[in-house]
Amino acid sequence: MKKIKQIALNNLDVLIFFVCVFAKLLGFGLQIQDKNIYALLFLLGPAASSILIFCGIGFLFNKRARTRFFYIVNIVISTLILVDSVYYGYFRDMFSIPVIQNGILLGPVKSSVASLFKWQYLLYYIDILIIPSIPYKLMLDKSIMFKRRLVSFAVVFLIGTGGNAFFIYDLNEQQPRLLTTMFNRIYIADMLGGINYHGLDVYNFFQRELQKHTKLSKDKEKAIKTFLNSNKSKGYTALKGKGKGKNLIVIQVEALQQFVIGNSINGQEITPNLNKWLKRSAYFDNYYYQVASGNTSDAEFMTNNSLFPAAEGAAAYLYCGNDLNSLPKALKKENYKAIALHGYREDFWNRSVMNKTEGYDIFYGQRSFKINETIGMGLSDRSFLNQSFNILKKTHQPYFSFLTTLTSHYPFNAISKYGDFNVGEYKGSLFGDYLKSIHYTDQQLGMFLDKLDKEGITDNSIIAIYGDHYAIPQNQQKNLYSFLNATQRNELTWAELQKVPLFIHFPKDENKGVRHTYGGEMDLYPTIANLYDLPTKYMMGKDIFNSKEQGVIFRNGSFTDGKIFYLAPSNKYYDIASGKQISETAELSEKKKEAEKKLEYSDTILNHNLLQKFNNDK
Ligand code: GP9
Ligand code: MN
Repeated sequence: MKKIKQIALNNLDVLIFFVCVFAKLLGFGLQIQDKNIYALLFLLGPAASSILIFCGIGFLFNKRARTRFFYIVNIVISTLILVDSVYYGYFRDMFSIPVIQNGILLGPVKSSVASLFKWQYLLYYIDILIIPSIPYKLMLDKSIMFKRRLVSFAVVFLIGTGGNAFFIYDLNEQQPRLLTTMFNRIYIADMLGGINYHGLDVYNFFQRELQKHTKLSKDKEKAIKTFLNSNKSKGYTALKGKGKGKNLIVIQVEALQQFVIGNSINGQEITPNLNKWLKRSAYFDNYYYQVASGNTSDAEFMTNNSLFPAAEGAAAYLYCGNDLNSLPKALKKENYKAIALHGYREDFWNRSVMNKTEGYDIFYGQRSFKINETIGMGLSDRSFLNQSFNILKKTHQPYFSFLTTLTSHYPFNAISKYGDFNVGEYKGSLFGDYLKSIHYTDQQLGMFLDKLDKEGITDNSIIAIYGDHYAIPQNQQKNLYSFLNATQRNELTWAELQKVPLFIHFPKDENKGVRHTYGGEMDLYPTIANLYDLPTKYMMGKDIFNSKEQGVIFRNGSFTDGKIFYLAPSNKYYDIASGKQISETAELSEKKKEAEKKLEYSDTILNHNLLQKFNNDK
């Protein structure tokens, strides 16, 4: 007994380090697994092994240095978990190196970091504050011979790395490609724990850097080209060339989710103007956002290029030096003027660079607007749309204008001063604030569209409007579910709620009506290409007016074909009609592989700048 006590005291620093870090990893695991205690069982082994690796290294040091080593590593890991927590609170994703590389964290969440920070996160530091130097004082042996240290290191380090290798190998068997592309980061952190996740992230970062500098095999290149050629729109007749010579106005609306469309609160419509306009338009009610960590910029990227966003980081940063066959470039070949408008900082999401790469003639950013009214992040939608209207009026026709709105941005609370939209029981909640916020934006869009109508611009333009991504984060799902009176509240319900409205308005309200084709943001370019008779070479998406294919693939590997929904984070299939989970069939597994292949092709196209090559090949 005495001996055990002695050993425990002598290794107090290791014990404290192990227990505290273990508790923190599990705490973070609980956070990202939506408090599902059972899911934590998977985490016990990988979390312990990853900590043992550090314990092993620590054993190399002599006592005083060792206690310091554990103390410092603890601080580093705790800080990483803290950053992960804040990042997860907003993006529902894991923090990763490309995020730092691109300064993304400083970008979108800067204004909302305070609202994302929870005091509970400080619990991750509590041990560090309490036990800085206690272990060394209590340890009996103050010094250990190097040989003994070396043996301890070898044993513990080997157990740690061996355990880790086992868990990583196992996950890789279950989900090939997951660990290399990291397309589903949450799942990796769920299964391997935060430390292993970050280890893999670092490893993949160096791998990617290396890959960029290695040659792509001719076979792979050919396979990609063949795929892209087969994906080209062929023989499509519906609405072909309908837009030829007409202006194109695309409006990407910040955080506009589909559930607000046609819905009311306290007897008042949330989006009366959009409801009115989409009745006069072709409205797609099964349209999904497909963004990854590039958020708004990913939506812009997909709409302009019909390629998938980056698996990690934002395409707008990673691929701003690429050759892209973008929509503005294609329209410019038809003598269109292409302009982008957004009332916020030009550098944000690297727009000043990316808009140029995509071929926009002019990018009207913050400096081009009079900042005469700000709400939340920046220029109000009211002022932005008013000023944009004046810009459009003086722009040489035909033009393509791409507008990105801003006011309905998370955390939505800046709007409370404006208007008196009554959200009843949701007053003061994030959900209530969102309803107010999107109601405001709807009002501004309504005024803008009515003005275009009055000026006769709608007679000579095609106008496409869609939402960029979700507004309600998953940790706020309760209010959304209660608002919708949702009886079923599982991961399928949540996935199906990730729709955004898309409507396309034609002159004289032609082609109006609801369409149920399943599609996503990267399908808009091929759809527009058909309307304006543009080439559809090298696109990953499909024309949603013509294509018989019902399908949306998401960046994390999830997909739907309108009948089933595969959810990559849990690796489960659901039947949409019944809402029930179904088991994997050979056909489904084939579809899953097909989805992964498309994602990989898109990544390879971008990583190797293949469009430049293909364009030159001709
Ligand atoms: C900023 C705006 C917001 O310019 O587009 O970006 P988000 O935070 O939604 O990605
Ligand atoms: Mn956005």
